[in-house]
Amino acid sequence: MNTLLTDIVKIPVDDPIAFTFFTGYMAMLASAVFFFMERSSVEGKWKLSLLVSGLITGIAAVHYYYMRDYYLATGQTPTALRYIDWTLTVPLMCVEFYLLTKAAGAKKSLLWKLIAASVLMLVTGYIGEAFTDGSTFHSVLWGVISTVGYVYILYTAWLGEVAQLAKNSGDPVVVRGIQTLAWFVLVGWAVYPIGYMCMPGGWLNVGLGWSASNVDLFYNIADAINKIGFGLVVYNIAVTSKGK
Ligand SMILES: *C/C=C(C)/C=C/C=C(C)/C=C/C1=C(C)CCCC1(C)C
Repeated sequence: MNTLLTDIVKIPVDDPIAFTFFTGYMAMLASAVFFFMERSSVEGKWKLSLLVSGLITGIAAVHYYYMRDYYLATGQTPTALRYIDWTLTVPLMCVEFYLLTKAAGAKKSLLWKLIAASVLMLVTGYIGEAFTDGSTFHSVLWGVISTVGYVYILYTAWLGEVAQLAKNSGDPVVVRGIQTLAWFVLVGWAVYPIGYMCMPGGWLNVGLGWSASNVDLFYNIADAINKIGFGLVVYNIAVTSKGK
């Protein structure tokens, strides 16, 4: 995109959204480098998990690079790029749950169920955002359907298969790690629907008058916390677990 260098340098200091696009990009890139490099220093059975952490933050870094430019050039929310990023990275986060519980007997079907729930969550969320007519009906309808997918993942992590498998693993590091990831899904992921509800027609937009420009602010902060945080939890499991 043909943005003047002076614009790129100028905008972040007086625009908090641009600021989070810049820091988000840099943080994702640095994290990807970190996870890829550290992959060689962890035990063999954790290497794949670290590779996936590197892919999640690496894919996000590339999308932030483009989203940042898109935002600077147009002042608009880069909805399509955002959802392409999530469609790749959220299933990879499901892969992390699967890899961490595989030794305890996780089956492929668990992975597919989690991926199906994330696809439901993201496709309906995209319809809610990209095809909005500004009405509360549209926003709430697709937001509620999307939340079904979210709640399914939340349930699986806290009480369902993932939680059960973690318990069965007999490895206290894995138990605690999965517990921390479950907290990320409960608290960190809950920031996304808050951003969504700032859209025109959304409950926070209509009810509290929150501006639609807050959408990107919430999404950018949530992405940094969740993608990098998830990766660090996985990294911590890899370096502290003494299991076979
Ligand atoms: C790295 C990206 C992540 C972890 C993205 C997560 C996205 C969500 C949990 C989105 C959830 C949504 C709802 C639960 C309802 C409204 C629409 C969404 C898609 C924002």
